[in-house]
Amino acid sequence: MSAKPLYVTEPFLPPLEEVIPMLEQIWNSKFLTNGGPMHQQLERALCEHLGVPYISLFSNGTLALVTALQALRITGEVITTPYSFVATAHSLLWNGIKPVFVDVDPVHLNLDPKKIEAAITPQTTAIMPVHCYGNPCDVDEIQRIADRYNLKVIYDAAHAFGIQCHCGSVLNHGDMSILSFHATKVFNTFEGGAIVCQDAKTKQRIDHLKNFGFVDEVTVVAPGINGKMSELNAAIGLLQLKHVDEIHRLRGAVDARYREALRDVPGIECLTPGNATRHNHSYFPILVKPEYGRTRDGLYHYLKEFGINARRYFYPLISSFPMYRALPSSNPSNLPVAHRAAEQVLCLPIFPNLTESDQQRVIDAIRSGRG
Ligand code: T4K
Repeated sequence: MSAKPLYVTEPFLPPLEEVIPMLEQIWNSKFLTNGGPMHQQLERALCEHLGVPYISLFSNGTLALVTALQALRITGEVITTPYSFVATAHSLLWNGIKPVFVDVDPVHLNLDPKKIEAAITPQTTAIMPVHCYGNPCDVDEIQRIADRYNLKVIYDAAHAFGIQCHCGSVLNHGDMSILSFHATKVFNTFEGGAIVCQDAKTKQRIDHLKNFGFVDEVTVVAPGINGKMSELNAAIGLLQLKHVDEIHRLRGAVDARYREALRDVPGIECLTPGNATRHNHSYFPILVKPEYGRTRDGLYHYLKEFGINARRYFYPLISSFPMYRALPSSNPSNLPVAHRAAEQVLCLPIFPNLTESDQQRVIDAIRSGRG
């Protein structure tokens, strides 16, 4: 089939005529990195846009996760979800921390608060949930548990840019929230990420840690890493920000069309939107149930025949990868809901410039694929 390939996402790019003047500013300033003017401007602009008090930019979300754990001096065991991108758990291993996987809830596929307490041991120091697909976790219940056991909460909010919940930005829950600005994300700086925190002293510690631990020219206070965002990436971020409301609107329209068009397809269930008061429509996950007559993998391969590259986010489960498989909490009997989701979920193409006719190709292929 020679149809134009369609990917799960296509990055939004600001118009080139907006990029050139930004490049000229960088060329003129000769500040390319290390907290230059674009970097500072983007931190301020993001605090305002997202409604958060402090943000530290990073070169990617993974280094932000690794650094957040260091900034909070997390050790021992951390309770987390197996249903995520592998970077979530990798950030724990990079810090010598043991991940303890807890199953997800069947509706939004986020860490199930009802199952957290049973996994707490004397070694547990923190909980690291993920707002999967941008659907907010049960932040209040997670905080209650954390308070009861004196645990830190670090949200992997890689999918949660711009998400608002009952009390404002979802990024203000927990001790820290981590964002990813990777090319495939709702808001991208090509590569990039950030930590949101709640006080100036913590931000200062994070900023030291992302710059080798330097406090000044001659003082190093910690074995920090190089996690800095360059001026080029920050400039792209500033330009994206001008378009982000339009991006949300266009994604929302794609989301609504899928929901309407797939409503009556037996065995296809669109994941229920979470209780956000503002969504970002970063992913469009469907569950392929037995009534569809073709398995999720069957549909995944069938769509490929039409040039449609849907993605099985998140399959395989993190707990199935070799470096996690032997952990007691990785036993599939401990994670039945996550295992079922990993077998049933397919993320369909969703991005601002997805045309109605290309989206119709996806819908028609799903309809025609019924076994
Ligand atoms: N925590 C969570 C919960 C995450 O989801 C992620 C990242 C992280 C932490 C870590 O944050 P970062 O360190 O990445 O900032 C992608 C992304 O690489 C990754 O950022 C993302 N999550 C994950 C869910 O998806 P892949 O391996 O699926 O990406 P890839 O290269 O296959 O791209 C998907 C499709 O997007 C391609 O088929 C085509 C299109 N694409 C991709 C790129 C890179 C483009 O059109 N242009 C591009 O430049 O991981």
